[in-house]
Amino acid sequence: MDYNNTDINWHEVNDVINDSNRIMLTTHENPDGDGLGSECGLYYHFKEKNNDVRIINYSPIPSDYDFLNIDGIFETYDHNLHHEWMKDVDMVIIFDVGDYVRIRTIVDVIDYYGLNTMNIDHHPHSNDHQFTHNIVDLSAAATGCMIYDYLKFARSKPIGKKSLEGIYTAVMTDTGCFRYSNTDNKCHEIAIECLNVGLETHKIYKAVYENNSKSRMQLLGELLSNIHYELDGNLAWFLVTLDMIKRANATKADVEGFSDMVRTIRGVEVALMIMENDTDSCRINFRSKGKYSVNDIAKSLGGGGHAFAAGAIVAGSLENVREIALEVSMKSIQQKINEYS
Ligand SMILES: [Mn+2]
Repeated sequence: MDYNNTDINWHEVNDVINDSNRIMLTTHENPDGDGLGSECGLYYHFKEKNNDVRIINYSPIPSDYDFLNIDGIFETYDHNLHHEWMKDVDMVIIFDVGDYVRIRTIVDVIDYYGLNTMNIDHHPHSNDHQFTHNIVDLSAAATGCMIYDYLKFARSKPIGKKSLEGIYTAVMTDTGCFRYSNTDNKCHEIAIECLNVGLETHKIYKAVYENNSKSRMQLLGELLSNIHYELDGNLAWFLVTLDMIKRANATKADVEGFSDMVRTIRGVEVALMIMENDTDSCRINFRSKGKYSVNDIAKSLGGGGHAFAAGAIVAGSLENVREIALEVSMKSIQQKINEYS
C-alpha cells in the first residue's frame, strides 16, 4: 500500500491494521507534540480494541508532555526490555518521522526481525522509501490530523477523550497554536470536538507553552541579543554554540521553538538557526513566514522538511557550517526575492 501524497483509501489502511494484533507505535528521536500526540491518539483506540499495543520510542518523553503519560504509556527503547516483544510485532506504525533513520536504532530491530512497517506522515518521502506501507498526506497540518481522519473512518463510536487529548496536542503544536499558515478548517473542527467532550485545552496549552525553564530563557536571551540580518532584513540568523548552552545550564532540546520566535520579527521572512551539535556537526533549522520556501535549501544541505519549516544536520565545525549554510541560504532567498518582485 503506497499513498505518497495521493488520495488515501482509509478502508484499505483499516484492513491492514485490522489484520494486525500486536502493534508497536513509534516516532522520531527527540519527539515533539505531533509524534507523541499521534501515538497517544491511536494507542487508546487499539487498547479499546484489545490489541496488544505498546508505544516504544527511541527518546524519552520530554517532561512538557508528561500530561499525556499519566497512564505511563510511553516507553523508551531498551534492547533487553523490548526485543523479545518486538520479535512478534505484526505492525510497527511510525508517525511524523520525516526520515526513516530518525527512529535511530529501532530501524535495526525492525530489519533484524523483518517487521512490517506503516509510515503515517505529513512530511515528504521519496518513492523508493523502505516502508511496507506508506501513508503520506502533505496537506495535513499535523500527523495528528491524519490520525483523526483514520479514527473517524475506523470507529463507529466517537473518538475517546484520551485519544482526542493526543490529537489536540499534535494539532496545537504543529500549527503553533493554530497560528501558522498550515492551520485549516480541520484543525479547528478537531478543536471544537475536543471542547465538546470537555477537554481542558487551556491546560494543554499551559503545559506545553508556559513551562519554560529558567535555563531555556537565559539561553534565549543570549541568542536574541546576537541576531544577524541579511538581505535587507529578509533573513535573520543566529548561532547556538555548545558554550552558550553550557553557560545557560540548558540542553540542546531547549532550542526547540527559537527559530519560530526569531521569525516573528517584522520584515523577517526567513529565520535560520545554526546550532553546534558536537565538534564536527551542526543542526540547522529554517522557519519561513510563507513567502519563500526553505525545504529546498534544507535539502541542498542534506536535510528536508516542510515548505516553510525545514532543517538539516550538516557535518563540519560551526565555522564551516555557518559559512556554507549562509552562502546557500542567501543565494536561494535572494533568487526568490528577485522572482517575487
Ligand atoms: Mn508533524
